[in-house]
Amino acid sequence: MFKKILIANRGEIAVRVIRACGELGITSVAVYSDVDRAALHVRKADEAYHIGPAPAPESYLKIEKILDVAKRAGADAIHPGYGFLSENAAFAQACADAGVKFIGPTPASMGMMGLKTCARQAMEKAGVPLVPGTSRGLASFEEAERLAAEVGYPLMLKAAAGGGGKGMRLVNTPGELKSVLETAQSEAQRSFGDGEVYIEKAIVNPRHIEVQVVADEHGNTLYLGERECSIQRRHQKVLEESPSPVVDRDMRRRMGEVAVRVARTAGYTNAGTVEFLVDQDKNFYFLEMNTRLQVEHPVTELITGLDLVHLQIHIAAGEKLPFTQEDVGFRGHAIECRIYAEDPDNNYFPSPGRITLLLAPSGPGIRHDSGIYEGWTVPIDYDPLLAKLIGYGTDRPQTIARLIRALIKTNVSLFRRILRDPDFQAGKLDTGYLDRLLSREVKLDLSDRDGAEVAAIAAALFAMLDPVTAVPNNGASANSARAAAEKASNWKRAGRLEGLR
Ligand code: MV4
Repeated sequence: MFKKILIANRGEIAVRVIRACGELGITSVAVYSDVDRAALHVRKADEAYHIGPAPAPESYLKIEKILDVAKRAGADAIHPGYGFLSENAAFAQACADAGVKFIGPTPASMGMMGLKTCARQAMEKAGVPLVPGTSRGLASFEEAERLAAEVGYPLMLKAAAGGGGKGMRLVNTPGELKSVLETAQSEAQRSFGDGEVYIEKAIVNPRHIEVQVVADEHGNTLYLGERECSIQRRHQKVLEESPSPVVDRDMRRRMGEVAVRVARTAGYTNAGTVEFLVDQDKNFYFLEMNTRLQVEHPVTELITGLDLVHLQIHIAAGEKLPFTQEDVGFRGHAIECRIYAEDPDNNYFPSPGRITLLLAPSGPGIRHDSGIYEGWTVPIDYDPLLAKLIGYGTDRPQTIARLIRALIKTNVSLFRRILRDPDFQAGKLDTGYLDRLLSREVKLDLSDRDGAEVAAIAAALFAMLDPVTAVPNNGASANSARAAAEKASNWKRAGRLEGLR
């Protein structure tokens, strides 16, 4: 077993891996940028090394710097977390060259999955169900026109080097094909340095369901059930759950067996995720494979009772999986809510800054994976994910009730809205779900008497609660408005507020 693991990441996932190291008696090594000197992962690790300025390309993405720390600290392995270098085949290769074990798949499997056309060709040969389409880049407009007619409209143009929704374009009619193809190709060239684009038939209102797999280095590959990930905003997942409300025991086995076939075809080792699109008739199609531990892995841990990070470390150390497919059971229901430093009531504007008050949710069936603490200042330089609130229960209604209870103490209005929504509770969801929910805005009609009255009451309350910003200052400076507001006695204000109850 490894003695020392370097965690090439930050935030909640670095904390998650550091905890696993502690549980396994392994020394953990954190790395941090200028703005992360006081971050939670640095506090929790056994050792910590500075790796550069805030911008990720100068710190968390700098391969030589991270390998230099690994050497100086004497780490025998590196856990990449998710994001940053986690799916970078060159980094995995550089680790191998430096004699440090990369906790993840081989550079070859990562490379195959990184190129979508390459993955489609291999999976097609292996008999994996794919969304109908082409598995080669389009050579010319004439070829595209001919293949598009075969596949049928509406269709998707996807960048071979893309993924996760990047470099994807919908084409509704043959008339649009030429211009959308040109845009897609030049965009792919600009974003990925590779202009290759291929065609897939567009699945209307699909669900996004993924299957967790684990594979050891001795040829054992198992599936650990699915995660329903349809609730997304701009290709960013917001809430995930396991099991999926539409997957029954038979479908789970069929999807699991296909996922295992995908992993075997790629020569895959360690933990990975096979993504599927599921159409309205519950047909499922392989989409892509994520060659990393995913943000939403806790929902799988909660329903299988397995610790995926422990498994990753044991597998990377060359051990055999200590159980078989028949030993894997699925029990209960788990839902994850991602807590982002962004304001859902203000167009999801990023909202970094100092955390002045933190009420950590707890109680039965609640798991809170967090990368923050009270008093810390959230930097603006990275992904806004602060923490994950994961609920667990015997069934879906109990899990929903526990999350509503845990979220009431905080202020995360979006999840309250999703969890209370009758469609969500009935499991009626697809990838258009969140946009529809959000467009159903509760609007105040000022032309009706009740609406006007509610608006007047709200304005009065607002002025009472925050006189500095609410009172128009008629051209006076912000400072004099503040001074005027502060002159009023706090006792008087408190008394009036009590009167408003
Ligand atoms: C599609 C699709 C419809 N048809 N492919 C978006 C993320 C990337 N992994 C694949 N995506 C899609 N691919 C075909 N052939 C619709 C989407 C899609 C989507 C998928 C999952 C979750 C949310 C989504 C939102 C918009 C589009």
